[in-house]
Amino acid sequence: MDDKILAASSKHPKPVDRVFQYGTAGFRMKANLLDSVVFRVGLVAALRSRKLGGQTIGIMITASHNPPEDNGVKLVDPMGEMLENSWEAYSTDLANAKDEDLLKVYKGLEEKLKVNRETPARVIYARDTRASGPALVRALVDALQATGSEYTDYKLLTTPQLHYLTRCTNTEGTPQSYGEVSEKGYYEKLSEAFVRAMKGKKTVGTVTVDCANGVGGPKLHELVKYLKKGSEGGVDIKIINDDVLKAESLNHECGADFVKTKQRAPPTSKAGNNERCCSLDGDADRIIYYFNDPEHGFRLLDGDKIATLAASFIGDLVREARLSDELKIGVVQTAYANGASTKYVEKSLGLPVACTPTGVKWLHHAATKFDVGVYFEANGHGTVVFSPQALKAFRTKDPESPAQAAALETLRALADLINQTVGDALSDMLLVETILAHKTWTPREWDLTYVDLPNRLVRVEVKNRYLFKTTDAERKLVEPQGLQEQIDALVSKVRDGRSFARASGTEDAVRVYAEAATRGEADDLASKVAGLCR
Ligand code: 16G
Ligand code: ZN
Repeated sequence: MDDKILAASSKHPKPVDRVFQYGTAGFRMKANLLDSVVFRVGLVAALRSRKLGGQTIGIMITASHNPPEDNGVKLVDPMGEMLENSWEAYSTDLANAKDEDLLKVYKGLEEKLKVNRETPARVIYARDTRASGPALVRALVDALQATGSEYTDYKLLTTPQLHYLTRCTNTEGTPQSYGEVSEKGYYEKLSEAFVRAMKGKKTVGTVTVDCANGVGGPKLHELVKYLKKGSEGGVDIKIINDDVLKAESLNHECGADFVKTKQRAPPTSKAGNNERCCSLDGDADRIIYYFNDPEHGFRLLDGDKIATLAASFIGDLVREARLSDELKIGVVQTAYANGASTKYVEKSLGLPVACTPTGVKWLHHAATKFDVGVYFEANGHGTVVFSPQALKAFRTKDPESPAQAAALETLRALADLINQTVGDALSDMLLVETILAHKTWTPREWDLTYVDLPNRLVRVEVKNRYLFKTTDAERKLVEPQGLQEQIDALVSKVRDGRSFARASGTEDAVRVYAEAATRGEADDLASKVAGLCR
């Protein structure tokens, strides 16, 4: 194996002077810099699989909402979760090893982690639609072959589909089986659960889905073939921005990130007033809704609004199922969640809110501490996770009334409809459609549940962003010294004011967020705090 690794690695030299880091969402950068990184991620996957006794590890090649010339790679653990924290550091070490030291570092990890070379290594992988994908896959395969790993190429998939398949592969034939190990199995599971969750309820009109010209397009076309047409128990989906042949159109003037940051619909959207619209990102793990209000113009229904919608619906079902005493429901947010949404969850829904640092892995982890954990980042990345106790209660609770039986049935359906491994735009969309149909709500009624505080996000270029160290889920700065006190002083002068500064995990910048009772105060606060950071 040593010789094979050496020979293969010579085909994938590391660019000198480059420092790589396994960040919030894996390695991500300009695609032309990634060849050696992807090769070495293949080596890590082999180590990780062997360390876990031959369980299957997933690898996704994508750069999500980033421009077409970027790409990225991340590892998925056996149950479909993000890679365990300590292994991010091992991945970083291996990615940064000089070519001549690579084998030494690899063997060092083998020894340190007590990895047995005789144990089988199993890997599955997929990629999004980027032009750079196939070449990066070849680098990956070189590593998998050199390490004697068994592997399956799932070609094009959304990120959440790869997470789903990783979990299905590892639970196949066990009582915890998560579903059939195939892309078809994914569509069947979702579409069957959707019919059960809808219970003949009606969707109104169409929902326009902007696929960011990414992999979500072809996959949504596929899913639609499995869904019932018409309003009763089905949904009419109008797909836009599904061109995956024009590479440069990916995430260009469309997609969840564009809509969220520009606060407007993609120019290609032809949806009329009050019509439901949503946008996915480039790998379909994020979704946001929006509509045009004839009176107030463009209205965004972001991750916070999806979380509150899901928490209110599932909270009601749990009460109707008479499980409130047994099951703990909670919502997990980050510091970016609008203060009005946090207040709504705590005061109106009467549910606890936990706050974590930015990044799905933190939210997901915190959500598993509840029996029903609803987590969403404001940018639209999220899902709902159910504990084993909750799943058992949904199955075994004896209903004493038809209403209670119906609630239990809907909860069981939701547990299948909602992707338990990671935020999934396609599954989240069907969840939102289900809830709006049950509540017979228009997007306007959903929007009116609470009113967002005006807010502003500013990107601040600084000399060294690593000087900005935070605590309290990124809500307070501990360094540079004295800065937090200055921010506090500014915030205290503003009604309903809140502001924080944190180093970005994906870009070389500091981000400042501010919210306040009025637009003017929010803008002013953001620009003053940004000024302090410069
Ligand atoms: C990554 C995260 C995303 C987070 C973003 C923050 C995952 C899969 N993705 O893209 O959830 O919102 O980073 O970026 O965890 P920032 O650190 O640059 O603000
Ligand atoms: Zn994404």
